Amino acid sequence: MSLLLIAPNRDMKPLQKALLEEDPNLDVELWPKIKNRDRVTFAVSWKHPKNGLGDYPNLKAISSLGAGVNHLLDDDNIPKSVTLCRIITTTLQSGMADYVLNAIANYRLHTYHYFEQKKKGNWEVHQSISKSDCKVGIMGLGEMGISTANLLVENGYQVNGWSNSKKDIHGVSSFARMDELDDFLADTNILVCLLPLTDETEGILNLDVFKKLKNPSYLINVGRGGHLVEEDLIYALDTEALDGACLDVFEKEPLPETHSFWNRQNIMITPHVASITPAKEAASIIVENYKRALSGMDLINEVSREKGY
Ligand code: NDP
Ligand code: OXD
Repeated sequence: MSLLLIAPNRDMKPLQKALLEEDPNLDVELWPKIKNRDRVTFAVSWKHPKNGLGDYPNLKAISSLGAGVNHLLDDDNIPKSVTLCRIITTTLQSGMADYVLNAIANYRLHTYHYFEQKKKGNWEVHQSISKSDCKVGIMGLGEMGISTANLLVENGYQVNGWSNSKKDIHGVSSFARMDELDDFLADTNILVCLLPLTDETEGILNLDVFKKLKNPSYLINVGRGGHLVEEDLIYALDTEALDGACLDVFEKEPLPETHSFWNRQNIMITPHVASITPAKEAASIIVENYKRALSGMDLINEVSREKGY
């Protein structure tokens, strides 16, 4: 039996090493040089090539290397009998919460303006936005959204959350489903996207949504690039429906050098690094799920094909 690591454009050697430290008896196959397809029973994928996982006759389960699973659910070549799971750790959750807290502070305190002014020796003061004047609205109150909401509440922010089902989270006003989306938006200044990418959520960050936000308004997208309608963001910035945006995820990654986002002062860009699970922590979950899959047990963090996340 073997475990396959398949992630084009990523160095998987640190994870391979961490897996072997976790269990020296593991047989780890590193894509694309696969010795024996028939022995592969478990795979770990990050954006594998199309058809890349359809030809392993004894494959029982696939783990996403991250929290997001749309790259697995979008692949029709993965047999439905294969169980899907993902990796969630407290490090991933707290890293995401820190990123969002930081992005909000940078917006409120005009950090990016001062970076620009420093280049020109320009001593100009901007009125910072007080916490009480900017309500944060988190779309998606799952593993990432809840930890982010908790950290924001601890830091004195007023927080709204929007999800499929109503939540009871200390300090967070909960809104659910489409019929409560407008009320959620009307009471939100800083919109944070922590939704999974599904048929329902694709393109949800659009002009119609931006126009419904309270002023001043700002966007933080840490979900997936497919959530954002890119031309609507540009229009919203040009028409001042939004003050700015902080984006960590993009429709096409790496973001092409020629993309217009690079030249916008009011768009902060990070290269899909909002939060990352360290290899050692990922390895311990992968090995646990590998053993569970071999013995037919339920996996940790199983994905619902029915829900799509
Ligand atoms: P979860 O699956 O744990 O949570 C998803 C949340 O979204 C749930 O609260 C769910 O509602 C809600 N939701 C799903 N569909 C809808 C819908 N149609 N309408 C309203 N609410 C909906 O996801 P995670 O927290 O693990 O991840 C969130 C996102 O963050 C993903 O896109 C993931 O890929 C991304 N991510 C990005 C990282 C980065 O570095 N940029 C790192 C880690 C994750 P309910 O609770 O009611 O089911
Ligand atoms: C993830 C991500 O899904 O890094 O974990 O985006």
